[in-house]
Amino acid sequence: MGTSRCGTVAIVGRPNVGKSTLLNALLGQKLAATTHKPQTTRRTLRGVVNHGDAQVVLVDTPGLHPPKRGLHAFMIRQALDAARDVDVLAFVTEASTRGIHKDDDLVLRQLEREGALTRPMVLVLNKVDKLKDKGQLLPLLKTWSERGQFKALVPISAQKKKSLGPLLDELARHLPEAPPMFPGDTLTDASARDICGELIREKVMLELRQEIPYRAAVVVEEFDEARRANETKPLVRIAAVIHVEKDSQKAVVVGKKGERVKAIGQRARAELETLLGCQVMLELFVRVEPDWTTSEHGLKKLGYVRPA
Ligand SMILES: Nc1nc2c(ncn2[C@@H]2O[C@H](COP(=O)(O)OP(=O)(O)OP(=O)(O)O)[C@@H](O)[C@H]2O)c(=O)[nH]1
Ligand SMILES: [Mg+2]
Repeated sequence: MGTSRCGTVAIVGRPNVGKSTLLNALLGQKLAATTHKPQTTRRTLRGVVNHGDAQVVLVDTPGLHPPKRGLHAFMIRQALDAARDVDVLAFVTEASTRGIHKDDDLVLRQLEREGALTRPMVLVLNKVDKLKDKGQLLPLLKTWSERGQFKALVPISAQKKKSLGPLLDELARHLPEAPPMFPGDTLTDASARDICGELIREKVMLELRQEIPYRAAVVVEEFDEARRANETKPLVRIAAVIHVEKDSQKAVVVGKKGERVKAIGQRARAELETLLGCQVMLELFVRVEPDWTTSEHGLKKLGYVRPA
């Protein structure tokens, strides 16, 4: 028997590099919203992976970007608070032939200011599947390793689930010796209700263009599991509200004869049925919450508050 290890790992990096895809891949189940659009993740989400003698508690975080106000400030705080609180950092970036992205340096400076760079840090070079030739990795690995900031550099593909074992080995190695924090079968400490809200929001982001994805929030108002254990026809009934900032945005989300919100609902229902493993009855409503992304009152009302 080896010594058991357990600790927390924050998955950090600039937007859109594949942090949430990585969390889902490591868990072997989709819990986090992922889209091709930057700034998809808005709050931290914990996922638990048991790997050999280690329990790795992963924390997905919003992509770091220059500080702004309102919702952006909340998102950045979520990521920085997580980075400061964990045992190890998994710094995710893209394996690109163009070398180190200037925004990676910006993120590293943000983490440094927060005092988070004292943690062991593993560099995760994601999306290696996009490289035409694996030889292109060598100069990139060299440039990053010259920084001397990282305990290890691990090229992976979160999407193709490549090299996830070696990445977990590397993360687990730097965790403290400790008994597991969660029972062996725990996947997350987030509620099914909150995860459903996030996956509905993912579909809103995918169905809509331009500004609206960034002005929409989803609040699950009813999550009725009374018939989930029903033997013949298990069912969960969910009612959720998509909040936007203006009447004009509401009109777009609803769509002609309600067809846009119907499409969002259909896609979301399929995803939620996979997640919950039963039939889902989903009702969606669209409401206007003026200026919620910039007003303290609005942010609080829609659940974007920092825990005390
Ligand atoms: N080709 C390729 N695409 C990937 C890989 N991992 C993630 N992606 C894609 O990259 C995009 C962004 O993925 P996300 O997981 O949402 O990225 P994120 O870092 O969580 O983004 P934010 O939450 O906005 O910070 C999506 O279109 C993913 O499908 C990968 O290994 N290879
Ligand atoms: Mg994300």
